[in-house]
Amino acid sequence: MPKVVLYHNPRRPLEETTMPLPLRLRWILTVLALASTILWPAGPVMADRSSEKRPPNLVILYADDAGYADFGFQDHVAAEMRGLTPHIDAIAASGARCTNAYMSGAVCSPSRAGMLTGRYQQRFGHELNIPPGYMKGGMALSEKTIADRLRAVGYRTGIIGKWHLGYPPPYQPNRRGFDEFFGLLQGSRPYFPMKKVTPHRVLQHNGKPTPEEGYVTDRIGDGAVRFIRQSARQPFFLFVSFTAPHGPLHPKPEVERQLASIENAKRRKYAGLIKTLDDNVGKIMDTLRELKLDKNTLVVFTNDNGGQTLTGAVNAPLRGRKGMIWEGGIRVPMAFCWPGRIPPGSRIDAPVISLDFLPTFVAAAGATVDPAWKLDGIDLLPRLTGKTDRLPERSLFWRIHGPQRESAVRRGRWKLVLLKHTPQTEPQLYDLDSDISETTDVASQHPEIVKSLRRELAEWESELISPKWGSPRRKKRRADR
Ligand SMILES: [Ca+2]
Repeated sequence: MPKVVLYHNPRRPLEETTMPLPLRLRWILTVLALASTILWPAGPVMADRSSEKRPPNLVILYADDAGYADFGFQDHVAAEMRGLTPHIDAIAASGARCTNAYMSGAVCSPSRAGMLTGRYQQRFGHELNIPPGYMKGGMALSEKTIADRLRAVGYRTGIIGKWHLGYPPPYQPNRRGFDEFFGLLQGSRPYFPMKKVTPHRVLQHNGKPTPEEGYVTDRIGDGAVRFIRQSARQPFFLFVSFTAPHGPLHPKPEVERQLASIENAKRRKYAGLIKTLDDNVGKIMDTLRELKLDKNTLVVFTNDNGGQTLTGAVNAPLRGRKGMIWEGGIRVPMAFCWPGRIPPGSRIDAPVISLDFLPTFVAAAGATVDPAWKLDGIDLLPRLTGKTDRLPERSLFWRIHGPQRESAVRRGRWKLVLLKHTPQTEPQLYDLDSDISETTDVASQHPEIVKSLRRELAEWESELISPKWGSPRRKKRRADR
């Protein structure tokens, strides 16, 4: 009797069966017919009935440098941003919003390296931003990405938008687990067509440059829609990596005119970038609904690092901005939706971090995390779906060994911060439950907590390696690129 592995259903282990000889021929014909529809899809397709049983699609919608107060679903939304982000707010309303959500980095490239690998990026030297045009390397080739992990269990994988994890070919998306790459290798670019475009800033499709035309945020939204339409028959992982609202402040003129009531020009232009970002999130969510994929798709919206207040973002009530170890540098808006699985209107106050995406997505796909991967995050699904009302208590860590030499650890309500640190540096302690703005250092009142957190932080730092690029002198100049 032949043992046959049937279609991989994520909610059950791989099914094995045996079958009598007369059924073999019919089974082989069925497999051939299925294979032909997968290999030669007839253009855009609607999900068929089997979509309800197949593994969920997994989507990350990623903003760039957005402020903590700049989305309608946030507790502390800035007045002028109310009503400006209805599509992003709808993701939060229909699912779960995380009120203590973090990135593992405070600037673009390290943050992406942590999120995509599920490991603290300082473990492999990806501690500082990759300088523009840096050709000696990129995200360590020893590391596997979410795309690698999901492709291994049958997913079609795509990144649409900004990469910023390495320029030489072995470091580019198509060699890091992504079947499809439509976007730019560099960390930012103008939103309108460039007269003289560079290879790292042009929007390329799997290595081929595309014509300079259209508005970049729309092109990224359109690329995401195209990817979804082409993937409707098989489970997919889609990373939509918008450049908005990262500078330059080039909103569409017609959108900026709609926002004329915002008097400050920088803030108005920044709000224009956010508005078009939201329009494109709406386009993507509409496409999922149109193709009847929405109920079988887990979507997370978040932002890659703390808001860049120098280009119009507002992080209130958080202290600091992009590039800093204060909450304003690392704490981000975050919301998940998965209709029928995540209860609408959920709110998760326990700390979560982008390192959790990989184990969460692998679990959603019905696969298992191998301890040999040495991941730093946890599977959030039991909490997201309401099977449990708490997450395991754990510590989260940050380190920026650029010119700042800053480190921090958060456990529960407490955050310990070390600035310019040496073994003699006095740590600062903040109670984030009562002091979200990190205004009052309470280290002297809690010496035991300080001692314990400092020991944990030192142990974690002992596992890290030195930054692979970015000298302290250059870092300051390049941090915002
Ligand atoms: Ca960024």
